[in-house]
Amino acid sequence: MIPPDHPRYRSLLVRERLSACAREGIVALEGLAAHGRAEAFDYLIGETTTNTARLAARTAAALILQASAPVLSVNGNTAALAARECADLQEVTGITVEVNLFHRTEERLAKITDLLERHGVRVLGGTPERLVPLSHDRALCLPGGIGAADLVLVPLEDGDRCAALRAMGKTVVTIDLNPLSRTARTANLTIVDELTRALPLVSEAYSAMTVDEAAALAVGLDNHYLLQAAITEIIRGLERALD
Ligand code: PTJ
Repeated sequence: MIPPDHPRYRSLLVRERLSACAREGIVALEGLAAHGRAEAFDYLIGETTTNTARLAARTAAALILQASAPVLSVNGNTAALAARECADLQEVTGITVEVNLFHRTEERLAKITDLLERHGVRVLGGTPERLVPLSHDRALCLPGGIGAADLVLVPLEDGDRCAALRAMGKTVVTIDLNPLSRTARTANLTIVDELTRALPLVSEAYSAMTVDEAAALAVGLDNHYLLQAAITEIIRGLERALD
């Protein structure tokens, strides 16, 4: 039982949720390590959404609006942390949701699909094929989902698959607190923010966005600038902490 007056109450609740989901087989054990790394970066950016991340979230909404077949690729951590936010994004944007795992087993796919559906997500079904140019089971995806997508939103992704999706000609948007990660640097667009803060911002921006605004944001997209700005914000935060 975590006392609600604990200064790190929210963070501890999230850890508890992820550990419970790991015990249930929804989150991979490796997902706990990934979360720990993200927590460290969240500390460094002040556990808040920066102006740059807001711009990146609005740009993500713009790219989704412009896409003809956008897909949200959900892994174990994303389902455990943000099933409700995924449902909201799908409700607002109509985005297709596919469960696609790094540590893939049929049992985890079924458990994650069930969790998402209990939160109102319509999860794409079908028979996976080896369409992503990667070895082993990470090549598997649904022909009518990621296989046919022109844009894939892949939060908390690994760099290899991000690069493989780009090699397939897809626009890749990611959410990653680590602006130095290979995924962050390989994606077309990176939102350097915590997943549960970022997804609602994308939904909110999408509902208020006009076609003209979307076009302007898409033309202005410069991921190198967004990553540099995120790193600068981390450095400024550290300097303030030393004052
Ligand atoms: O469920 P599976 O089998 O698909 O596996 C999922 C994990 C996350 C284990 C797998 O994709 C993996 O190993 O990912 P990486 O290579 O550790 O990359 C995950 C990235 O997401 C890291 O750069 C983390 O900093 C970042 N990250 C983790 N949690 C969050 C996050 N970024 C934003 N918000 C978070 N909550």
